[in-house]
Amino acid sequence: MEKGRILLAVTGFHPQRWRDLLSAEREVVLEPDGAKDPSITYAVVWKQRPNLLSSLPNLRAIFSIGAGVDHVFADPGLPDVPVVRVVADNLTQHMTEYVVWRVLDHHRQGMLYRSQQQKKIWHEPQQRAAGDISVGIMGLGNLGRAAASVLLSLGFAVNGWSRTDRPMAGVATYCGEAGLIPFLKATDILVVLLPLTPDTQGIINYGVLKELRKRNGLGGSVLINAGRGRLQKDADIARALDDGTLKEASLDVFEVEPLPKTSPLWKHPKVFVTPHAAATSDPVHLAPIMLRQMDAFERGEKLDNLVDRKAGY
Ligand code: NDP
Ligand code: OXD
Repeated sequence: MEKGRILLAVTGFHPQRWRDLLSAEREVVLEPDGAKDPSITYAVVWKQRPNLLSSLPNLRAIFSIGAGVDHVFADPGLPDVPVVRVVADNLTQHMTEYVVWRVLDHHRQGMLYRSQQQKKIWHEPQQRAAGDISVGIMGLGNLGRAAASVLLSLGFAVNGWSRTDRPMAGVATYCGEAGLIPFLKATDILVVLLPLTPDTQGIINYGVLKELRKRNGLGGSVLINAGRGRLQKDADIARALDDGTLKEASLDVFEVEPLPKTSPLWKHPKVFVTPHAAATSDPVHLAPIMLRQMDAFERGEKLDNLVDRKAGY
């Protein structure tokens, strides 16, 4: 069987870098040249133009450049072909680093020390044991489980919340709507690693933040969101920080990205901002995985890491 051609439709990442690596083994057409092209078999996409993919008459599979696929499903004319997402050690490792970095910084009171240093204050606050702090991971999937296992090894108590029951040794797991409030009430540091779907949009709101465990060893609850910005209500987070519902937050994602210059979150003294950079897809690691998948598919093998279209992730 002839090697299928690839349409690369990438907004925001570096399309040239992806093209150079994918074209080592296959012919790659950069959007907009490929629209309607019958010789195209695969699309490699990030925030593709709506209705572009439905114009490809012989498309057989869509590969998302990221782990999240909300950008793929945002296309109202998405054709009914398999959608493959990223599950790769390199990306998982980056996300684990981000989560552990932010949890440790909040746990070891990094914000307090940075403010003390600015004011030349020599003061040692009380140090708590990791075991006194519970980290609750919303979204106990590929990324959530990897972060959970490192946090466990550091001695934190770890909770996890998922859509279906997902037991994990050493982790107190909760699931579904019924499990949400008990999960929040047992959580000091909330780490959000959910996909954006119709069910999860806006889930990180004031009411949910209010349920987080109070009177904990940290002196307040903490939010870390590295999932998607539209999972959260930016204004509710600002309100929760201002009235003490939240002690601090680390935010990698925002309702609107890039975060508008007018957002109060930029300068909020209790917020640590990163520009959707928790785990960036690196084509050096990911392009060879996609190419291997395409080869296997053409040998008649199944595609890995397929998205469940009904669940939306
Ligand atoms: P997975 O699909 O492996 O895991 C998703 C988890 O969320 C699963 O545990 C799933 O439950 C749970 N979930 C989904 N919907 C619901 C719901 N309605 N209620 C409760 N739990 C739910 O995804 P990954 O771990 O690979 O990635 C997670 C997300 O991280 C991506 O979708 C993406 O948005 C984000 N991401 C962000 C990056 C960044 O740089 N900021 C980089 C990479 C990813 P169940 O186990 O029952 O299916
Ligand atoms: C992803 C991302 O979904 O980078 O992989 O946000």
